[in-house]
Parts: sequence; C-alpha cells; structure tokens
Amino acid sequence: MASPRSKHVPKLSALATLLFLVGSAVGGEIKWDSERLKKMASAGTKVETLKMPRRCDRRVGAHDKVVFHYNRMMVTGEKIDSSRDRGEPMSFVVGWGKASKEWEDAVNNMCIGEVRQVEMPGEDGMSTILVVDLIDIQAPPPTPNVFKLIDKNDDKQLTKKEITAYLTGRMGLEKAEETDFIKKVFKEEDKDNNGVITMEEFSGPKQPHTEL
Ligand SMILES: [Ca+2]
Ligand SMILES: [Ca+2]
Repeated sequence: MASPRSKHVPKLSALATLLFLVGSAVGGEIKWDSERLKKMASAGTKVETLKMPRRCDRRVGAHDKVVFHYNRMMVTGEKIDSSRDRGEPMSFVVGWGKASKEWEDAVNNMCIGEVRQVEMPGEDGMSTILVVDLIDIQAPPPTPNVFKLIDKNDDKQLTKKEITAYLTGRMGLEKAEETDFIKKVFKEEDKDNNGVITMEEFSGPKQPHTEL
C-alpha cells in the first residue's frame, strides 16, 4: 500500500485528494496506490454485466460502501493482480472521492452477486480488463468532518495557512509542489475567489454526522 507520503498526487480533483489523505489518516480501506489511481483517473470506462443474480433487492447508490473482489488483467488475458490472490476483498464508499470516477462507474447501480467486466483504457493505449464481483453493500463508516479538521480556529473559513498546516507531514511533497497543490484546491473550491474557502463553498464532507 502506498503511504500518504507518496510523491505521486493522484489525478483526482484536489479536494478528492485531500479526502483520500483523510481516508488514509482515519483508517480508510482503500488499498490502491496513487500510481494506479493516477492511471485510472485519465481513462474512459466500458462496463458490461457478465452475470446477474436471480434476485436483486438492492442496488449500489451514493454513500454505499461496496465490498467486492476483482481480477485485473491485460487485454491479452495475462493476469496483473487479483484481490482473491491476496485473500482480501476491496471496498470503498461511493461518492466520497476516494476511488476514481472509473471505479465508481464500474460499480454504479450494481447488485450483490452481479459480475461485471470493465475495460479501462490505459495512458499508453493498452487497456486493462477488470472483472468485478460485488459481494456486499454495507453502511458507510461515519463521515469525517474534513472541513472541521482543517478549520483549526473554527471560524468556518479555510485559509491557505490552515490547509498548509493540515497538509504538512501528510503528503510528503516538496514545498513548491505543495504550493501548487494548494493553488489547485483554491482554484476548485474558492468559488468567489476571495482567498478563503467558506463552508458553503467547500464541496467535501463538512458536518460531523452526515445523514445518509
Ligand atoms: Ca479558519
Ligand atoms: Ca471564497
């Protein structure tokens, strides 16, 4: 597993990356390394159902925790990796920005017991094939109040200084990279461009107990 100090910032929105770090900090269960996320984030996804269960009482929706096994292979059939080989299913919470859009697309509206084949074009033009087998849909863990974690002085606004303080020691970036990253967060989140991110502007989790 890549540590949160990995030098590679995934190609997700800056906020999603922040959430990814929080996930790591609070024991999130995402086990993909950031290299892999980076690869997937730029790809388009083709999804096809291989097997439907006889009954489907519930389908995957936003804020569901999906638990699944997968096999990943080259289009030639050569195996790359498999959660079954590791003996441990994967999981993530849909819509929390911890998995890339392609993974979210792959499990969207899926039934327990359904098996899907997902084609993810790679950056080098070499597609990889995922076979995803959904084994459970669970309630998500309580949402960490990311906004509150960053807003140290509790004035309901995030400054560059607060975000810098929050990131220090988490990302393992060089100073210049960190500055770039913070610029990106402000570009995406500071909608009125006044130099602070208010609670209304912040698009991530901001309540201590989000109603789900
Ligand atoms: Ca503040
Ligand atoms: Ca603002």
